[in-house]
Amino acid sequence: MIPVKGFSGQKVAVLGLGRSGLATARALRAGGAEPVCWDDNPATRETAEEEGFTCTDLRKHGAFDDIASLIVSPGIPHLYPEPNPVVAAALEAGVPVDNDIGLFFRSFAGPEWHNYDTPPRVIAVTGSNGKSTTAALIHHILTEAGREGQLAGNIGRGVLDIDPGGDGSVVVLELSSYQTELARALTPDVAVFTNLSPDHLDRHGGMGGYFAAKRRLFAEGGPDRAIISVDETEGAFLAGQLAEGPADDRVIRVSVARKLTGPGWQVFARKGFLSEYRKGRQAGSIDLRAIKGLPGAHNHQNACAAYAACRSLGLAPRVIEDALHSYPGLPHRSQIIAEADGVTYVNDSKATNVDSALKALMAFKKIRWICGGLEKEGGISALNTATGEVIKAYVIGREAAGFAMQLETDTQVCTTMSEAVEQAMADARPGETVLLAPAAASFDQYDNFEQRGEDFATQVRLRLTE
Ligand code: UMA
Repeated sequence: MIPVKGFSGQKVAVLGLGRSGLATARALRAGGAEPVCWDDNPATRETAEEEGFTCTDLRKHGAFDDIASLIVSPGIPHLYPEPNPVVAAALEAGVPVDNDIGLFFRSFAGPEWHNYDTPPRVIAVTGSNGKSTTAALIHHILTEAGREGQLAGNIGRGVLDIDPGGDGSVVVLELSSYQTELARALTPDVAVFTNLSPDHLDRHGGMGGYFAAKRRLFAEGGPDRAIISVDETEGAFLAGQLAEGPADDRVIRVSVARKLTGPGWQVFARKGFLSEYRKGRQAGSIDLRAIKGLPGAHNHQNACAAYAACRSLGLAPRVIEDALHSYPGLPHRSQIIAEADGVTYVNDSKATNVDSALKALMAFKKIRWICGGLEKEGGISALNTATGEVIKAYVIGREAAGFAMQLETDTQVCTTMSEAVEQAMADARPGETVLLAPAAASFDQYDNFEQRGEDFATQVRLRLTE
């Protein structure tokens, strides 16, 4: 745990008591502050009270009279689509609003750092897609290279939950726009921007607000290195804003769409080959096609960003290449769960929207595609542009028939995962891939995308062992 500094003897309000909120309350207490907690869910309040935390209704008049700061959980919308009443009350009382990320950056450095040869570093990764994979990949490469590393943030572990940094250690944070938007301190040593596509627009009041939230990671703290994918206009704009000129190598530009040239520092992937250029000279190259755990252009973008982050810490290209080969992948993201009789089974249950399913469809060949679920805004017709490798679609979900009608490829309505796996396995021939990439949310049949992916894996394994 990272005890929170700067609030000893003061009351700090904590709104939301999930993973990040509870870790925050503990870290505040460890730093000598008195957390005053609230969660709209009574059961969650009860859990916090069992740990000895005081819960007070922060919506009540005068609740902020003697409070030094309000810490808000990332999942709680504070401004859009409408202001949260607790946040509004804090602002009305003149109380600063922050989150666990802000507390982390102001509390991470410790007096013991004076005796370290190499002070701990923080790498923060943001972007619409690929940030979990990029963050996990950086962490994996560092670990393989013998560097002490910790992984936290949007990937599932509250940032204040990690251990204090050791000599030469690196903390890798995955940060969502929910987290970067509110943090009052954002000072990573290295900041990474993977890509941008529309997401969470209600919460940020549109695309401009969404980009502005992500941009704070680069604009607020001035990282030593900024690694930025320039394949979207917003990334190119951000890189241009941060760099003094084309030779400024504090910005490392990344692309999977084109060869990058110029006197600065660039990492790009073309036809499956990663290349690094610095000051006009090639500094490294890797054949990404040989790396099983990172299939497809979207994963090549993640690999380029992770490579650049590790190079910025001084790791050698060969060390990074070796580690890429042993990357096991994250569950539910292009995860190979079995290979039998020449058929590969891939779980990409995290493909909860059309954009991420498109990327999965472009990453594999000869696909028997399991898709469907709770359709998102905008429909699924865009998927028809990427079904060139799909032999047949097996549609699941409560509204499977409606979903299937929108697909132009050979389609079978299966409704349940069990039926879809049964049919796809019966049809599959050697050299083919059975791919779960739903292009839809899971909530019509499952609690979350993880449960859906686990069901897929269970159904496959069950039949392979029969
Ligand atoms: N709550 C209220 N009032 C509200 C809404 C929620 O009191 O109006 C309470 C809920 O009852 C609950 C708590 O707030 O007890 C939940 O807070 P939270 O949603 O912030 O969830 P945490 O468990 O704290 O998890 C958060 C991140 N969740 C979100 O951003 C939605 C986790 O990211 C993150 O891993 C974790 O902190 C640790 O840092 C998850 C996520 O879904 C993976 N992220 C989104 C995404 O990837 O799309 C951004």
